Amino acid sequence: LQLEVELRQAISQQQFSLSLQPQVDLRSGRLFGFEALLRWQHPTRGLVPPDEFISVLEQTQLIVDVGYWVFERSCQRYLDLMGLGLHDVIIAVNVAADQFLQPDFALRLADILQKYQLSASHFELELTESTLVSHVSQTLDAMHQLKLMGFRFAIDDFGTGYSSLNYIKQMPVDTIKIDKSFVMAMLESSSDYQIIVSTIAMVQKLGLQVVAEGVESLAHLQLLQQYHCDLAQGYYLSRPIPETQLADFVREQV
Ligand code: G
Ligand code: G
Ligand code: MN
Ligand code: NA
Repeated sequence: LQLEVELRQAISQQQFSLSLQPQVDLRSGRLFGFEALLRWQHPTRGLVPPDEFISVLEQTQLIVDVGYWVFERSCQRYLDLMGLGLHDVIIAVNVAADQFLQPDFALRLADILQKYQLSASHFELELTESTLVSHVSQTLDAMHQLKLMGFRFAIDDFGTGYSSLNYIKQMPVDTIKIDKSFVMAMLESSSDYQIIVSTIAMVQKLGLQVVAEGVESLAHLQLLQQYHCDLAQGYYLSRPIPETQLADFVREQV
């Protein structure tokens, strides 16, 4: 409860920030985009890990307002990227179920895009499997509307939830993100290895893009390249970059 009270003040007191983690194209080696990750700098306790507060934001519905804050902040960072000469990267934003199911979700995003004169096509909305299967018809309607506006969609933490391939087949999804638990175990566990290999093949047969998360070593990267995984994200490539250091990171890239 104390946490809830503190989280209510966190936006107005500017305690939230974003970190941006690069996604790299494994064929060209080029920067494909970034995932925006929320960070909370508590006034006395310091940086609080997301697993300690995201669930509280979700339980209290605070995730709705924080989610719009994250999207707006991502737009601001996108303008910075354009100013640095990057025009064709994307920013992927995590969207919680309760936010996605708000009746005015698409309208609110449209307002924010309008404010910054940005196109929806620069952004990918990451939904989890549980979000997608919880309210199927409502979710599908919202996805089609947002897709028409130009947003990309990713299924996050793929393989850990109850996604039915039958639903996913009908959804306007662009990208599947293989959960980091599989990647992190793939060198030791043959079942995780086989899950990775077959997920990459299946996703590509569906004509979608596949991202491996949790890439922590060169060995991971080389195996993923061998199986023609499209994109990778993980500590081996880059830790999430605090937004204040984003410009320096981009300048080092070119
Ligand atoms: O860096 P990492 O520890 O940030 O993130 C931990 C978890 O928090 C991940 O599951 C991630 O999806 C979630 N998360 C991070 N940022 C956001 C956000 O802006 N919105 C939502 N809904 N979840 C987020
Ligand atoms: O949204 P999602 O659940 O995918 O959140 C991504 C999470 O994974 C964030 O907490 C991010 O900090 C974390 N992460 C990113 N790269 C790595 C990695 O290489 N190893 C581990 N253990 N975690 C990672
Ligand atoms: Mn994510
Ligand atoms: Na994930």
